Amino acid sequence: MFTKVLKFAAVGAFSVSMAAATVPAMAADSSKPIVIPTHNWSSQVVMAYVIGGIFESMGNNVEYVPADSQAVYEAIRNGDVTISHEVWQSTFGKSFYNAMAKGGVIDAGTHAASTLEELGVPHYVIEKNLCPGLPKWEALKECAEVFATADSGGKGRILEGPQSWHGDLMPNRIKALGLGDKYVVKFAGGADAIWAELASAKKEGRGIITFNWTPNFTDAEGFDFIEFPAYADGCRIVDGGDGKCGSPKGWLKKAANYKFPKTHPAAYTAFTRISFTTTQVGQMAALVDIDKLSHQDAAKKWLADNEAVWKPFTN
Ligand code: TMO
Repeated sequence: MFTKVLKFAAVGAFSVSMAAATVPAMAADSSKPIVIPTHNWSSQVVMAYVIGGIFESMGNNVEYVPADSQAVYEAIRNGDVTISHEVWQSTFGKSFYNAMAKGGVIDAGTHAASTLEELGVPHYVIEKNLCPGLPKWEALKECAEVFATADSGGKGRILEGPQSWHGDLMPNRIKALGLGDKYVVKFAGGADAIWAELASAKKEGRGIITFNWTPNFTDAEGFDFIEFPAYADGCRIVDGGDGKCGSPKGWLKKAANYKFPKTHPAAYTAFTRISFTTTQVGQMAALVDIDKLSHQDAAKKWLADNEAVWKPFTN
């Protein structure tokens, strides 16, 4: 009996290794759609269609859903959404790890690009010395009037992104640093409102402070992020700190529902290998925000121009 079992095992092992030598042992991906979220900044939407296009090239079905960029991690956890391909550390790290801690979200790797999501000024503000001492944050104490606008009540205006991105992070920080009497934070309705304000300020040669991030299309022209006191875990008010800190020089991760590796092993494997650089993420944004392509056309163009970048992710 003992020898029989051993013999059977030996024969089994032999035939498995023969099969492996000829046909790779791969499970087929489910035909169920991979659900990819779209949010409200350009690189994220273009990259959604880029990654969807990569999955489709492998024979997968995909579906796109507009989603809130904070609530999406709970949607990934419960399986309504399959992946997130731009998890920015500063803005979404907390929601990502909160959902992971509840069970159901996995870390599917990190892009090559590192990130910064921070207040800053276009480069001409530094060049023309409109606020001496910038980009050090202390310089802001002396030049609120340089950044005043018609609706800012004589204070300097800081144009923040939509409140859905990171709530009261910036108003809290400005208050914590003692700048609350001199500056007012206004939330933009959308990213396009930030780009429109940057364009009109540039035309007028006027001082402006906005929220911005890298990688982005603005990297090409030059945008100077303000140097706030260094970030440390726990420094923010929502994390129990005093709020007197800037944003982290952060990572850009990918997240997935925990069942994705099992339902779509080939797509999941490719997804873990997908890694975009600062230049590549910036290009995806620029195709929309500078070249004015639709998100879908931008993705098509990016995929056509960059087969050598993404094809290897699928092998
Ligand atoms: C999440 N964002 C890149 C807009 O800061």
